[in-house]
Amino acid sequence: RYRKTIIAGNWKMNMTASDTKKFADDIKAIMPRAKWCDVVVCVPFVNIPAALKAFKDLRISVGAQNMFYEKSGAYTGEVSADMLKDLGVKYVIIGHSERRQYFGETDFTVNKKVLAALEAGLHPIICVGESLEQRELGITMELIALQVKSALAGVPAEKLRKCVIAYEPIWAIGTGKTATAEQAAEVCTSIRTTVRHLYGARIARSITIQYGGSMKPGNAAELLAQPDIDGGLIGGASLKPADFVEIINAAN
Ligand code: 3PY
Repeated sequence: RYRKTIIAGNWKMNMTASDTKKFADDIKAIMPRAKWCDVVVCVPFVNIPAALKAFKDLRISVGAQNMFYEKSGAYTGEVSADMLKDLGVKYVIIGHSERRQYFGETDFTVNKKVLAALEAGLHPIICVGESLEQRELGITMELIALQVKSALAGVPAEKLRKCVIAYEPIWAIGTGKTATAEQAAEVCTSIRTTVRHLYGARIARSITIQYGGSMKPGNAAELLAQPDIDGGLIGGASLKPADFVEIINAAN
């Protein structure tokens, strides 16, 4: 392996600070010891301090689910990359399809957020993915290449190693539908090809590409066995310690 396997939970708008502490208490006893993958949990902003405290001795890094690209100023309700970094946050999800769908994020804002996250020293987990209509039109590969290229516009080669790309087909998010391992692998391979065209073979080999979209204990091993799938961004199954650990074990 040239690259890190990263299993990241995306809690979305779930779990209170008290739930976060309970999750940490519950996962403590079953968290695997010798693991080959990095484990991250991306929690709601307000739970970040609780998560940092609760996960400290568990080898679980804390991530955020979003951020704004400006450094500071009159942006009521927003959180900057520096604020996250200063707390001790390591990762930040950028451009999840729910943000694109409900909060007006575009390839353009995703790019600005990626650049701001890197500038602050955070590791962006950049989400890309096609809708069912786009898949049926046969434009998945072109669309994903466009999303990857726009997200990475202006990112210098030496910063690319800090980026994670997550392929999340929109039709597999929260629907219980999962892409087949072949479908997921095909797109993840094409993402690596896009990165190779932009940055060369050595960097393309070293970037972590995750699959996301209803990854769960029942399908994780097969998805993670694909050569270009280096981890997962896990929705619902990351809320349950036993399920999350089963997925971590599948990656080990
Ligand atoms: C899902 O698994 O539904 C996700 O969106 C993970 O980010």
